[in-house]
Amino acid sequence: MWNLIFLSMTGMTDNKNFLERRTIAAPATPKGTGALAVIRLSGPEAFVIADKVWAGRSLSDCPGNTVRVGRIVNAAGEMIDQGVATVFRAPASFTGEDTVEFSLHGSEWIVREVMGLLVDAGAAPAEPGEFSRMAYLNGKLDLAQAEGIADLIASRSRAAHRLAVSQLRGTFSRELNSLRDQLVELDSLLELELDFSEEDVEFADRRRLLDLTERTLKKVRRLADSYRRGKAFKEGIPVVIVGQPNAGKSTLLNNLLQEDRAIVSSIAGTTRDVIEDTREIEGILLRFQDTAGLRDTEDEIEREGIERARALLRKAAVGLWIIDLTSPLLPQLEEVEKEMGEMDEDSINFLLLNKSDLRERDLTTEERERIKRLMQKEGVSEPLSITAQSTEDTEKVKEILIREIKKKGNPEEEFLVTNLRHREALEAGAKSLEDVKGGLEQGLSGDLIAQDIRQALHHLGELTGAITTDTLLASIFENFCIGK
Ligand SMILES: Nc1nc2c(ncn2[C@@H]2O[C@H](COP(=O)(O)OP(=O)(O)OP(=O)(O)O)[C@@H](O)[C@H]2O)c(=O)[nH]1
Ligand SMILES: [Mg+2]
Repeated sequence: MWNLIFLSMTGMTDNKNFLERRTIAAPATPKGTGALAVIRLSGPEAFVIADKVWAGRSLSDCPGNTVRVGRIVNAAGEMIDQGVATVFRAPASFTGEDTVEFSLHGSEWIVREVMGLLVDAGAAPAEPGEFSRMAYLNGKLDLAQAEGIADLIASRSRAAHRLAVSQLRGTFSRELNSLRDQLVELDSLLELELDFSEEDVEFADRRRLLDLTERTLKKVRRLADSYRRGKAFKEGIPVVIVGQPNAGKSTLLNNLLQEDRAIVSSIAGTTRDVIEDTREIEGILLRFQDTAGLRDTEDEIEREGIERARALLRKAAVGLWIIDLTSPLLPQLEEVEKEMGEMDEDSINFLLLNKSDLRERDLTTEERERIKRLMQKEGVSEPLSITAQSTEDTEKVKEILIREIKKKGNPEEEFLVTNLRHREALEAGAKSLEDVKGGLEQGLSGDLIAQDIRQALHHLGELTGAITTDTLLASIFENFCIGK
């Protein structure tokens, strides 16, 4: 226990040195021309530096959360731009340090010039993520929350946005910290036993410890396992369109995207490369992928296309299987059954019986039996007869797609992990918790169990930043953009 506290305390001291308490500046808006551009300046010298380039009422005397209108001037006293400065006083700012945000006209030249003036006045150009790192080191955010901000900026759909917001609000950190606190308590009881080792006492109730370990393990596993779905919600859920050549895959893709994206022709084997695009539907980002029709072929390029289609299928969350009703069904269904076996067991699959407008007969008993057999697999829904060219039918496809995806996990209702670093720490934490559990079941001595608990605490601590190293911090923040 004391070891652990000592470790994390020295960790924190190192981090403070790492920060060096410098004053940094960076543009916070994207490069290019716009109505406005924002430059952020933060650190102990922020007001002194700001006043050197500012012609107007002194910013050093300005109360926090105040806006001032003025001019930016160069050393020769020439006006560079007219703008607004927003003043935040430590600790009531994003970084926890004194901060000035200049809103200027959105010219690349002005931004470059003003940045140059600020640097001449003593500011250092910020590194990627340095403002967030400052905020973290000043205790304004924990690590998972800082990462939530990066996700918020990158969010491209309502679902991704919601996951980022709940991370930013600390939902994830709170859940983990409460488990961590309980483990810490039990660990300290185990440590106490070691001090009384001669007397053979047990302060830590083994049953309570096992119970807590199991509960924590379950939660940690659930979070780790949610990564695949979380990542899919964040980056777009991969929906692969597959079927035999000429089945109407590209027709469906174009209709789903409402854009003439893929070449459609009556020649079998038209599509070879994977054609991909995303659309947000009901707040969920879907990544539609049109692929080469599956068949045996001598054509080398087509064969490569088919290989790529199969590779995508293995990673897909959703398979849209296009069955061509105008050609024999049994071989197509056989192919579906074979390929589906290679997919992730969590995948969702839809049978779309296409070209229903050209179809004259009903399904035969054998065909129906075959379909039923496919549907016995988990995640295969009732076949839908469609005409891929019809907008009405495509809307129906979207509707069932979203409905089934939401059944599998809805970011509006549960927290999903979206960050690979989190998953790795959770997996490592789960492994240590398995060891704790095994140790308790085998009746191992308190000191051995305590060691595994400390390992588990270490990994869970890495998630929120209760335990950090400089390397970990650097690797997290370098992925942020400059100015964040
Ligand atoms: N009547 C009718 N024709 C369709 C339907 N869907 C597709 N087609 C036609 O079928 C032909 C093949 O369509 P594509 O969308 O190119 O088929 P594909 O599956 O992408 O074919 P490949 O790229 O060769 O694998 C085209 O002539 C389409 O116009 C449909 O529902 N009804
Ligand atoms: Mg095609």
